[in-house]
Amino acid sequence: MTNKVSWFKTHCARMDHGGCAIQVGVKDNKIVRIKGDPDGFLNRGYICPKGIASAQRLTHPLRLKHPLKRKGARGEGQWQTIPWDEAIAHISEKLQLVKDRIGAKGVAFCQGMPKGLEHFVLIRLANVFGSPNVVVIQDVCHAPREISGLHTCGFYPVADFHHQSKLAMLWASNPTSTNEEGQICSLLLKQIKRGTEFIVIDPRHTELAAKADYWLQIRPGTDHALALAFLNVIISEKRFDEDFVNHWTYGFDELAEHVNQYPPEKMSQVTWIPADKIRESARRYAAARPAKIVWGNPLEQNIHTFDTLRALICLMAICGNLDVPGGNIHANDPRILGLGKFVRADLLPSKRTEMIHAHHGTIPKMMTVPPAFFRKAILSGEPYPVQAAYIQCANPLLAYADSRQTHEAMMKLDFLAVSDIFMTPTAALADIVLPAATQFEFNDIGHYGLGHGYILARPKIVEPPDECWPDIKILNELGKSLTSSELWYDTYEGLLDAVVAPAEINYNQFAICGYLKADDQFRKYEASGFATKTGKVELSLSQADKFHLAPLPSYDGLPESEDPEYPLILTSAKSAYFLHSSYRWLEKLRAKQPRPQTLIHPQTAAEHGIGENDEIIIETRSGHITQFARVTDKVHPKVIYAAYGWWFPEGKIEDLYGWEKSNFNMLTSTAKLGPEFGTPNLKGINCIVRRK
Ligand SMILES: Nc1nc2c(c(=O)[nH]1)N[C@H]1C(S)=C(S)[C@@H](COP(=O)(O)OP(=O)(O)OC[C@H]3O[C@@H](n4cnc5c(=O)[nH]c(N)nc54)[C@H](O)[C@@H]3O)O[C@H]1N2
Ligand SMILES: Nc1nc2c(c(=O)[nH]1)N[C@H]1C(S)=C(S)[C@@H](COP(=O)(O)OP(=O)(O)OC[C@H]3O[C@@H](n4cnc5c(=O)[nH]c(N)nc54)[C@H](O)[C@@H]3O)O[C@H]1N2
Ligand code: SF4
Ligand SMILES: [Mo]
Repeated sequence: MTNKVSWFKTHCARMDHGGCAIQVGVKDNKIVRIKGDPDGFLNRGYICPKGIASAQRLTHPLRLKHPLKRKGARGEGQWQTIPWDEAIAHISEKLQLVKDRIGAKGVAFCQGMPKGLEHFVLIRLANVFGSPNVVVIQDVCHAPREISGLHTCGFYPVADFHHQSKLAMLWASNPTSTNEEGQICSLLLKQIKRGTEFIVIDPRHTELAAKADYWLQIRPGTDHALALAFLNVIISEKRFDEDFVNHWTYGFDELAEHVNQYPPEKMSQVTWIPADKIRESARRYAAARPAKIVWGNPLEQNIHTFDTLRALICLMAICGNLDVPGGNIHANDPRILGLGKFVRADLLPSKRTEMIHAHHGTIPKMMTVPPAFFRKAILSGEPYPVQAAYIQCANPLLAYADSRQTHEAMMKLDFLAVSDIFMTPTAALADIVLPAATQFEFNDIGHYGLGHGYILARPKIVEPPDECWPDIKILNELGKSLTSSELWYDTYEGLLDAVVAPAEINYNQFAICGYLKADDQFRKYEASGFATKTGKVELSLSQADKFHLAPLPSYDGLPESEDPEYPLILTSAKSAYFLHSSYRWLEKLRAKQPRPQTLIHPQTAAEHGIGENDEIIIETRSGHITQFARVTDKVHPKVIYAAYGWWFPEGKIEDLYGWEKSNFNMLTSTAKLGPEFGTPNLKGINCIVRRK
């Protein structure tokens, strides 16, 4: 025991996608202080409230600390503690039973928001076991951006935060709260200070909207209409980059003719944005080079996501902003093990045709099962039954659209194992619950596989409590027990060493250097073309027929057609203080936002007799929930922002912690899905509100 505080460097993680370099003060195996590291190349000293509070996760008295086995009926909340070897043996036996009975594909491996290396170890386990079904919530998070990118220009065009842009267009993105994928807002704010103009396209008057050169208060769910109007203006007024268009695009004439039908005046009626404002901001984007589009997650949360993202990539391309410094770039990977090799894709060559969603005709390159199709397989055996699931880092009862159906599906499974750090409504339905070690408690790698061109070291700083194991270790042990042990490692660190081995270092050396990043290289297409069939940016998709895709992006309506009985439009934004459904049990963060709040315009509140802090009911065709009114003119009178991700860890386990009461996904449905990614409508839903 010593009284001295020792300081360690690492990167913040698992409070969002992670990324900030931080300094961690430790005394007696306990973290006593966390601060931003000025040397961090992603954050330059920045840290957010979640990062500061993150050590509290480790010492929370209610944290899961031992493997648990269900006693009594599913969801009753009765558990017995069991040793790890029994937990591993039991899970292996149950999964093997399903494999013997209906085949390996009857077992699903589920991951929530990618949080660390365990995401890829899970895919590896699925491949080695023989199941093509890795269920990840990518249908509403990143798959649409990444895969639309791959089909259109051969890469995932990420906004370059490391080179100054003349203009940044924040399209459905709120980096001051979300710092998505390590795109930490401090770098963007610095650029703005140095003169980068910026446009914010958001239904809500956010912190950045208040400072923006243009704020376009869009009707939720109509981003495809707006993006097409931008294309219309830029093409009809010949404000595009002619040289780039002539040399590097395919299908420009078709696109030009096609977008004739989307003039700002017409799209203004759909988007509620004045036509002049659309025109002016489109001109600004076209004139300012380089410009980046910081595209956010709501663009992936309605059935038209493919049209929206296709139109945005066309915009980036015709304005000459693809793969240029300060534009939307193709980040180079450092010398590390390729994903395909790490996950042993070679062991399951039939995956593409066998995975559940292949039977629903989703877009090529979509490699994880959309949750709506996963549930359908459990509930109706389409295209074949799924009877067991292993879930890690996820809380599907809150995160998947249509929570009631998720509940039904979980209840129907023959076997469910969940790994988490805390008991959740989903874990409460499991047969086995595993206590995971988390950030600071094990060696981990951040940002692997995210497409931003670097990986971050997250070395172990303190010992995990009691029997908590890192997910990577759990999976490595499960791998040895369930599959051929020679495909796994003596200790989980073998997996980490494998990732960095091509850089001719081991994990410990990597931890000392802190990160690996390739040298910047831009306009790589000049040497090798774009990685598409035509070698160009495919404004019109050359393989559209073959893949059953629309060749050109279109506007064919609202996410839901107007419904006079539900005249208001529902959307949401992520809270700055929580990660999705996580951490409402952390007192420091909960104190910042104790209750689920719904934003409602003063005029609308008055019309409905609703006052500040009143308990209100929000209702859609799919269900209703209660939250508390926050009356504010930051939202449009016709738009309602309900809080998302709410359950009540202070509640009772036998009630599944009040999972239905305020849960946004009680209001969503999977009856209508976008055909490319299986995406449901989470934004732009018809609703009504009333006082409770
Ligand atoms: N209506 C609606 N639905 C949405 C969204 C929306 O905006 N609106 N957003 C969608 C998006 S973008 C995403 S990414 C998903 C997120 O969906 P999820 O990933 O399912 O949600 P989270 O709350 O991030 O994480 C789930 C669990 O991970 C646990 N956890 C944290 N750290 C660890 C760890 O180290 N190990 C283990 N084993 N568990 C850990 C947490 O305790 C938590 O219970 O939700 C999607 N669903
Ligand atoms: N604090 C915190 N940080 C997070 C997360 C979290 O839960 N909490 N989640 C992480 C994850 S997994 C993700 S995917 C990212 C998401 O990161 P972001 O994309 O930045 O997140 P959101 O808050 O969902 O949405 C951004 C903005 O879009 C606006 N918006 C809502 N509906 C619409 C619409 O229909 N059109 C337009 N144009 N705008 C709309 C919202 O008002 C909000 O300001 O954040 C990551 N970081
Ligand atoms: S922005 Fe994200 S990575 Fe940075 S401190 Fe906050 S939670 Fe951690
Ligand atoms: Mo996400």
